[in-house]
Amino acid sequence: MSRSKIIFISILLSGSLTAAFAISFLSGVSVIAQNNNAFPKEGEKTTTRETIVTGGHGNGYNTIRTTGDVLDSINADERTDLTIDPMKYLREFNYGRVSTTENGTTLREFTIIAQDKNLEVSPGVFMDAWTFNGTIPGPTIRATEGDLVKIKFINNGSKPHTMHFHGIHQSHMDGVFEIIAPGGSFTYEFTAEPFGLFLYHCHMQPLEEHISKGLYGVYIVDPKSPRPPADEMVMMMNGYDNDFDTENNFYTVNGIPNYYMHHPIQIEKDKLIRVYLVNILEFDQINNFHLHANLFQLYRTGTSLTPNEYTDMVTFSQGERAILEFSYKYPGPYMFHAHKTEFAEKGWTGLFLVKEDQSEPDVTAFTKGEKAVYPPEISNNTFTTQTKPKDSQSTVVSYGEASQGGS
Ligand SMILES: [Cu+2]
Repeated sequence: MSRSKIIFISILLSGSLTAAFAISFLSGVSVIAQNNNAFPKEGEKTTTRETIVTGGHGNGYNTIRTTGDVLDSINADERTDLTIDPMKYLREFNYGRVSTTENGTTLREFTIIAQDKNLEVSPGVFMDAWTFNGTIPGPTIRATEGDLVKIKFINNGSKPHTMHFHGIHQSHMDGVFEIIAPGGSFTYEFTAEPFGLFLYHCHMQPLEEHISKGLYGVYIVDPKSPRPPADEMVMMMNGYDNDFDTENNFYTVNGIPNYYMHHPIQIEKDKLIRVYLVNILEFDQINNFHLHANLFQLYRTGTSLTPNEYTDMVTFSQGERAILEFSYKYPGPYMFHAHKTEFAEKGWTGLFLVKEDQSEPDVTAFTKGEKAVYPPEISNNTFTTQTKPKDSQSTVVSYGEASQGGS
């Protein structure tokens, strides 16, 4: 790189760092002002409409205010119009529009559209999100090592955005310096390398705002000789800061707090399960994953076919990820959750339901027992499951009393 180029990039970097610092300082001031407004003196009656300040971008952006309380998402079972659908997301891999180039390389083309969207991130709790393709997390993009990947990125949002992919590629495909303004578009093009588990996210500043509002997704590069067949799934660990105090109110895996507690992930006994686990959680220093009654092989960053560790929990900082492989020896429901208990209790908890074999009926939802509270470890209520009704009559399968005891 020439000296003038280095100087230019240094100026660019120091300029943006100064800007980021100034913005974060200013937004800090705004938040303090907002808090003063939100808590009037005793006896004082407030009739003025509150101005909600979102991050560093000032006001004028409609926001539904919440108490910040963590709600029981048990009523989610009635919902049919979820725009965040953790069950669909779980096993949905997008391979793009596939063709072959003149030199025989596989070309995979994707279209990703950034858009503002008011999303129900937990039942009754709405958030003005910034999304890739209308949901959180964005679609899982999957290719094989050596493929040519083209991503047509269209910014239909109200803010400038980019797509920054992890992996090996050229500087101008890194989604950092080429800012895509509202209404603009850009085509990212790179070879999928190396094989492993990656992520993509917007890289506009302030980063913590562009990430915490939902602009991220998983990017998988398969090795040329594929991994052994398995029941594969993606788990993206995230959180939501609904009251803009730069602390998360909800923690989730795949977008909705406690979703898999009410919609357990159905797996089969003795079948190899492969989880692509990514942490994008903003504001908190760490996040983690703990698997109950089992251990898993851990492949950090998925860049090797030899596991690094055989364990029952793993801790990540933001952006870290790993592939987990395991199978269950015994049927029944098993929890998985953050072993940071605060996160677990604010929504980052789920269930695997291990079935004897495929002939066992699918479970669509766990029903509330008489004194039911979740999770079963705490509530000790009878663990009942309802089968997907083939006709109006649904079968109830009972797993008996859930055992006491924690993680
Ligand atoms: Cu952005």
